[in-house]
Amino acid sequence: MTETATRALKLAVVGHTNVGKTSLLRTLTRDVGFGEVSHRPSTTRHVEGARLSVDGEALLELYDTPGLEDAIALLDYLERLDRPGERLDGPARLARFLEGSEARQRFEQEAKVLRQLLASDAGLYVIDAREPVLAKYRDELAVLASCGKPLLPVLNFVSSPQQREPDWREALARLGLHALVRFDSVAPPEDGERRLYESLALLLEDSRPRLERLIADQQAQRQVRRQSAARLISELLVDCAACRRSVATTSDPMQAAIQDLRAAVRKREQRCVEALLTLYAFRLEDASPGDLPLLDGRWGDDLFNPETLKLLGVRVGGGIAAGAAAGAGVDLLVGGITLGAAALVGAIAGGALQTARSYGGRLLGKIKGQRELTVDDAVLRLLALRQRQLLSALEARGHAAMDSIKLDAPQDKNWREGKLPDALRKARAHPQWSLLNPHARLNQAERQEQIERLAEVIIRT
Ligand SMILES: Nc1nc2c(ncn2[C@@H]2O[C@H](COP(=O)(O)OP(=O)(O)OP(=O)(O)O)[C@@H](O)[C@H]2O)c(=O)[nH]1
Ligand SMILES: [Mg+2]
Repeated sequence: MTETATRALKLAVVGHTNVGKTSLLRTLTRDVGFGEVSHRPSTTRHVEGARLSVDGEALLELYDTPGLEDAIALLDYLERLDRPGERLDGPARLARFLEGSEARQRFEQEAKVLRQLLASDAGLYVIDAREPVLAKYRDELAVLASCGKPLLPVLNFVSSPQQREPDWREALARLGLHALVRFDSVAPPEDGERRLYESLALLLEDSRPRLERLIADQQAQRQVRRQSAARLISELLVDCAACRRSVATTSDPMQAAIQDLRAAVRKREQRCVEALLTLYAFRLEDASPGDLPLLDGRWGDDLFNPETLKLLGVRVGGGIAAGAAAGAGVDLLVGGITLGAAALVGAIAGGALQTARSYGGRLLGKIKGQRELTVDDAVLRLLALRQRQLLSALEARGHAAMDSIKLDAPQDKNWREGKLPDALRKARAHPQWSLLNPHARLNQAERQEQIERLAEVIIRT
């Protein structure tokens, strides 16, 4: 193998200050903790690198650099470095500059950037596409171009309504830069990374095999992540569908059991949220409890509040409210939970045949003695909606995003109204499938099989 085939491709991320260079690095490395990002200029003061490897082989090294601030003055200074009768080319002139004292004083920050670009195979020139194409940016590009390295302009902030992409395309073409990628580091396009690496492969033919490996690996990882996510959601739903609480008929333990079940479901959902955030390499606070109303007071009574369910468009059915009005189904109304025989009787009185059918046989048999508390269909639908919404948000989110995820009312009809997937109806009959029940047997083959099936449904819809 030649040296170029095994060595990592080195890229310097360069550009004006505050255009999102560090943010681009965060998104490309999927590392929310990389460097320091701030709305103030001159945040990055030193060159900092990150390496992307596949199977232990380093393929790409990305170097964050300080933002350029005073390119007009620097270009003037560079142009005066030629001695009488001399006309240096770009790299020769930069070499003279970097040996001189101004490179350690007035232009210290700029010198760091130019040294890094000279030591790299190419540069990613990050642009704030909302900015007009000012003279300072043209001078900046002239200085950077004198390094003699290929430059790929990256248009950041392209999701902003104020973006001026056509102006930038034209200005860059006039400077001989015809390849360009759009990449918003907060909301990157789904194929953004692939396009970026493909454009680089056009500029750097030698590096094509490495870049293609990187593209293939990222594609594969995306698939694996999505499947793992679907499985996490699937496990949450099966755990909740199979969850049961047996309660004695006196009313006090019944209340306690409702509280207990609620708490268990809420905690279980929180766990799923955290697992998804971790899987997608985001911080736990990236879906803040306020925005994703969660439990332990954090979700308030939201999850089990019929109003919330209605707001989200989850159909609870007229029978439930009617049953409650008949007196016997109060707990059902309050809890969104099917509460054994009392609720069942209430629901039947109110005409909630749907509810009666799901629990009838099992619960009627228990009218004397113990009662069972399970999680209602509507709650399972709500859990599914929320988690799938979170998943879509995570898939579309760049690791440079600073705000936390906001979840709107889900629009999805399938889960709201249609019948529950078979896997969940099966889970109803298998209390041992739920982590939330005592004597859970989570490794049962049938449970695993149903979880896989449900995960497929989650990915498809
Ligand atoms: N909405 C939006 N904000 C962004 C995007 N990229 C960066 N920002 C914000 O722009 C500001 C500057 O981002 P940085 O990544 O620190 O920019 P920088 O180029 O590294 O800045 P210096 O290190 O100071 O030169 C921060 O407030 C970022 O959150 C983007 O694509 N969309
Ligand atoms: Mg920075």
